[in-house]
Amino acid sequence: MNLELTETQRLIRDTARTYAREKIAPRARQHDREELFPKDLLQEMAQLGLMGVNLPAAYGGAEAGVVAYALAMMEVSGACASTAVAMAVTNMCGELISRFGTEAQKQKYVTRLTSGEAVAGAFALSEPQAGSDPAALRTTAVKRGDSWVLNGSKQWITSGAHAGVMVVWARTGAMDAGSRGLSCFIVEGGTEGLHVGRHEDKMGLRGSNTVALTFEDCVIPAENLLGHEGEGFKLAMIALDGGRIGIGSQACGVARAALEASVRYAKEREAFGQPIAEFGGIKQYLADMQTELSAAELLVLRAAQMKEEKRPFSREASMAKLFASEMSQRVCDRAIQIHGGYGYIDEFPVERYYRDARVQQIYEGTSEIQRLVIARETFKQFGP
Ligand code: COS
Repeated sequence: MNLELTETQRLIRDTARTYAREKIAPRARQHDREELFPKDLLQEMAQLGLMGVNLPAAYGGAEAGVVAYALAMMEVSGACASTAVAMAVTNMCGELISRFGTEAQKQKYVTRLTSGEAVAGAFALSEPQAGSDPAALRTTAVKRGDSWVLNGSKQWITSGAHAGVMVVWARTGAMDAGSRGLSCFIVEGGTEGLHVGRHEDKMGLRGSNTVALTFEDCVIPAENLLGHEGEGFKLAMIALDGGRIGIGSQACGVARAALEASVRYAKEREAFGQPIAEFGGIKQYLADMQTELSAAELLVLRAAQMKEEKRPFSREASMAKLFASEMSQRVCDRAIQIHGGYGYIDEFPVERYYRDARVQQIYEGTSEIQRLVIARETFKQFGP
């Protein structure tokens, strides 16, 4: 077992770290307060290879692997979780098209994602009545000549108002076909019949654009079917397995930022004639925060390594996402406690970290769904 990073992994991490600290972090508070979507930053990040970290160089990717991707996500998340989620979803869309797309789809769409031309990718699976249970989704796609015609509504779509390339799930089979009746499509932003709904006023990740999408007789070319008809559910599950490594990384990045802020504050803030870092209670908090963060980082990097080695990694990705997201909330909560009243106002970033961390236990599969996946796989492993 080797826990050392390769030269490529270190290079990607350092590139992301420098950019995140110099360019993203100074704007994070404003993104949050003014709900600003960081379009220019995302396009610059594409130039640094961060929109296709694990994508083939032939389509503009950095071809640096999954561990490098996780490390880069941690760095960007520590600066601005909103920017990081747009990065995560773009990488996820690129990976899905790169793995299941035709050569023409890869040439056309993966390159738009990796180059920044598309600004961001969007992953349109969830619907108002189908989040944890995507097999129940109701958007339909009907074949008409050389086209597919999409009708229906999507909910909670990250970067939905800005994404130039979207992957969209729709039902091509009967409702009672369940998960086997779904297919996946590539839809370009701005296609006629695709309407972008109201931007959600969220508790956290306020610089991330979250919208509903409505498809009203939205016509796309037949060749924009991604993978085979009826295979959509599997594509979604495969993409989400990888996506969970991204969200686990985001959780670690936010928690690390909260820990760093807490250490800084504890050394500076004095009470009873000494820095509060000298108090045993604060040391206990910081030690627990560091220990839990390190455990989560190891889970995330192990899942990333397994994906990189093309070994089954669903359970490991779910464990990483589950533990990291819940850890992140605990660490951010402690960070606020260490800051006292200052933790509760926006003079310090920890209240933003706390709000940003909350959704990590919900999106790309709730904690309950992760436990379900983990339990299923564990039963398989130890079952008769
Ligand atoms: N990789 C590849 N294939 C998978 C898979 C995976 N990780 N998980 C399931 N599948 C396949 C199964 O093998 C099965 O294939 P067959 O039909 O050929 O047998 C098919 O998909 C259906 O699987 P299953 O019966 O397990 O589906 P369920 O409806 O029971 O749902 C869960 C499984 C709950 C795990 C799934 O619905 C899920 O992950 N839900 C959460 C979705 C989510 O994250 N939503 C957030 C939206 S994005 S912000």
